[in-house]
Amino acid sequence: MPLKPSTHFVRARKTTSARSNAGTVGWPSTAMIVAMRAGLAVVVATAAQVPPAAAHAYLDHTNPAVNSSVTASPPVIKLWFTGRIQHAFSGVTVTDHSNQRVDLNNVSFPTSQENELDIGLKSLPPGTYTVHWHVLAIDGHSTEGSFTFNVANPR
Ligand SMILES: [Cu+2]
Repeated sequence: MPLKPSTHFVRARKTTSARSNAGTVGWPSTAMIVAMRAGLAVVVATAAQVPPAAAHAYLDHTNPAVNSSVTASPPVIKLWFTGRIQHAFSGVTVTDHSNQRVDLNNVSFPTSQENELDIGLKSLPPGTYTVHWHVLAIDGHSTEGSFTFNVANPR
């Protein structure tokens, strides 16, 4: 199940007012008709610029998993998204409890998976780590978010 990002730059647009008003106006003036036509034209133009929501890229799953606890420092963390992403405008960082980078700043993109980002990690002592991600979907919409995972003492 896709995880909702903390922010999403896409804003839903109101597209129903022009149509719902059209049926209830008894004596539309020329000005109102012009306004309604202008409103409809704006609605059509707006709709043409807004791709289906399914094209947005949300975080789908990761390894190590979101909110998981592992008993050994993972050499890499892998993130998969719900859609194809533009790698040049997508990235990941990983920080520790004092907000210091613990990733190797080497985001890679497996060529066979256009929805995956990988990044190497330093050797992590036990603790909680935060993964910050931002991606640009192929539909031109940015999404970003963060999650944590825990490295526990070996048992
Ligand atoms: Cu989108």
